[in-house]
Amino acid sequence: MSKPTPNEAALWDSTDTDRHALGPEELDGGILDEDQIKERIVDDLSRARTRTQVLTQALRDSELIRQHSQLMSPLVWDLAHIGNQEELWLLRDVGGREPILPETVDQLYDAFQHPRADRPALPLLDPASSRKYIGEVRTKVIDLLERTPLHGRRLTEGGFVFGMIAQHEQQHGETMLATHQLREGEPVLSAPPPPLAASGRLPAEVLVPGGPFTMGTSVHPWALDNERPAHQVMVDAFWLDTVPVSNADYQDFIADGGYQHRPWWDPAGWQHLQNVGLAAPLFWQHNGRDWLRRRFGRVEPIPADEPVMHVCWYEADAYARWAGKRLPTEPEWEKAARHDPVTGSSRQYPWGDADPTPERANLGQDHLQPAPVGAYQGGASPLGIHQLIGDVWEWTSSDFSGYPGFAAWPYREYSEVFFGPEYKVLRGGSFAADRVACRGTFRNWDYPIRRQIFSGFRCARDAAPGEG
Ligand code: AVJ
Ligand code: FE
Repeated sequence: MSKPTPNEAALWDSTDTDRHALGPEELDGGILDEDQIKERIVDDLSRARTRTQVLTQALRDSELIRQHSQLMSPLVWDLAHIGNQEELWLLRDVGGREPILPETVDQLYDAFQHPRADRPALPLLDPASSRKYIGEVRTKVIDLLERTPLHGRRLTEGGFVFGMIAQHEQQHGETMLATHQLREGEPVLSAPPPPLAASGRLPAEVLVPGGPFTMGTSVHPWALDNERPAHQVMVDAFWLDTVPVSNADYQDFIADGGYQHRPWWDPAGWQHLQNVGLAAPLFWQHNGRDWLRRRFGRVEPIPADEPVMHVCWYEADAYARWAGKRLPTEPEWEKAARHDPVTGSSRQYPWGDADPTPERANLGQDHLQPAPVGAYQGGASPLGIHQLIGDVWEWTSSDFSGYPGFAAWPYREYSEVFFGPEYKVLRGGSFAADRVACRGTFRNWDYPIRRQIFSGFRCARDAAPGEG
């Protein structure tokens, strides 16, 4: 073979272009063999289980069984649901094994049969039985993994379904952390504080030049259906904030009458504000002069330079209008996070294709809060945009929908049933999200009124003609 042209060379790293589909074994910017993929799977599954244990061993049984908020399941439901999904997809589907428990158990843990508010009334497994069950599933899964070839069948190709289950457990790890945040009572979780912001001021915004970029992926072996396929999108030049909106910024909005001035609000948001009495982010309280917040059971002053969190889409949208800006669209956000202006290809993360590390992003519940803006120099994009990955999920202006050529896989209930105007997309992951379930293409979604999630935002604005 002759010397590769630039486009052929792109085949050997895990970038996406619309022309090339790569082999299925590309993770961490390199090609892994089957044993290495299996090591990766064991590592990702174990890290997820450690997280599940930390979040569920911190509380007494009575607190695991109780519902702490109508918005959330009792933690004991999440616990057995994690194991049940693992059993259904890995042991029964991939492994062809018989059910571990009576088959009536499956429907208890089917999210579509019982809304969260109804789950405490179900005859759920108690905490000890749930732990025993998920432990038994996991032991069998490790045995199954050793015997399963990771090629020849789409579900297991490149380890996909094992990766899907690790992502699922970690998504519930984030949901369970949100339940901890909603819970009233003595603090039970702790973690070291995040790094400080580097000294030196960043510019407020940067210009992202106009032009096409490749959105989504056809090559990441563990990408979920809603991230696929890769497709070209034309994005006009726009300005994007270099960092997420901070608590200090948001306090300026409140002090300027942000919650009282109807023109800044989407009409449905204004209606919602009046119905429920929105006046500040969730978990904030005003104490005479100062704003305080409750964070995992502790009341503390609000750090000025930390990204604002626990705001709903309507609050983010109103802030942006007050600031004379708007929320970025989903393609704008992803272009800022993935487009490499040098090669023109799309990468996995703002810093390139290498996996997230503690120097690049605040992920994985290593710290139980976002880091101050500017704290992750090592995670900046080539244009100098910071903290796109980790810290807080960022609301975009976009509704959740399928990309051109979308095909639900392996089940419609992961994403397709949520497509439509009722849900808004969030990007980039939070401090509560694990790296296995966070990348430049990863899409989260929720109702525009939700704010128990670890959500923040940054603003964008159109470039003037001739600017980009
Ligand atoms: C992608 C976070 C919206 O929690 O509803 C967990 C993830 N799907 N189990 C959710 C999920 C099935 C999902 N989100
Ligand atoms: Fe689930």
